[in-house]
Amino acid sequence: MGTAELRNIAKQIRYYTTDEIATLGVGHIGGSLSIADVLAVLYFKEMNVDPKNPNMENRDRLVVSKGHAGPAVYATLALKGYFPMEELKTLNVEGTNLPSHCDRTLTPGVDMTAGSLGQGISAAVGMAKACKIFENGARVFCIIGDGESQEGQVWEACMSAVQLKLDNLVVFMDYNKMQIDGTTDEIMSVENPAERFRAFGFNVYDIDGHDIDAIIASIDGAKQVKDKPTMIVLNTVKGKGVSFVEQALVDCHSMNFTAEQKAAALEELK
Ligand SMILES: Cc1ncc(C[n+]2csc(CCOP(=O)(O)OP(=O)(O)O)c2C)c(N)n1
Ligand SMILES: [Mg+2]
Repeated sequence: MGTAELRNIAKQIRYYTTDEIATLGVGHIGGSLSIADVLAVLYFKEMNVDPKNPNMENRDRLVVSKGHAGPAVYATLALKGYFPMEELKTLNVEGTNLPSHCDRTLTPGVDMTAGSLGQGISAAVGMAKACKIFENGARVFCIIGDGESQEGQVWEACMSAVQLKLDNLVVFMDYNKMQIDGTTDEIMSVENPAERFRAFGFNVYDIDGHDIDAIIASIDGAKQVKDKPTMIVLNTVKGKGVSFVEQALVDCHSMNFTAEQKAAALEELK
């Protein structure tokens, strides 16, 4: 799939993510919209997956460690054909298969349960090691938050990934510079993450996280590197694509939507 088509997929992911959250009336919109572009590239270009066979043994895996971005993952999986688009209307309602945070026991295509920040990347390291042991050729992708990276467990997992020479692991940091209560710089800075991860021994790219071509080029770069895990720092905008969500800044972490706001947001994403 080419860049223009992937851009269109990212736009659709943003549209349906916003529709899910605004239909429910509340949800983690900011950190969902910031990862739409990487999700488009992963599911519609890079990952060896089969929506008809979600548990295919040698599939590539994705761990969305910042599990509160579930709505964006669900929009992507539905567009890919894992389940009917209609199901998106059930986000976080009683009995749903689409809870606010990702749950691998409920949603076809979700590879890891997440929500307690810091843990997903450890699971991704374990999965990548297992794929090496089984020599199944699968790759493991993981998306972590910048606020999430204040958890010590993230750095312990990174040390393990380097020690274990996991060149089948690609981690993306959604560097949107915001968390719940403020900017990451105000709360506990992870400034210059590229240098930090390079110092830990990762192969690192530092890119515009909304640039489809740059995301593809970095993943291609990772394929050429032997014996080192890759970290792709995605410089992103929290709430990307809906102007009043972007402008809400830290308040866009979890937002309430009125019917008027829903209509305005969807109009902008058409
Ligand atoms: C261990 C843990 N502590 C606190 C929370 C509550 N929490 C949910 S999202 C969030 C902010 C995360 O910020 P970031 O990783 O930057 O996410 P993003 O900006 O991508 O939404 C927090 C503190 C949690 N889910 N898990
Ligand atoms: Mg953040």
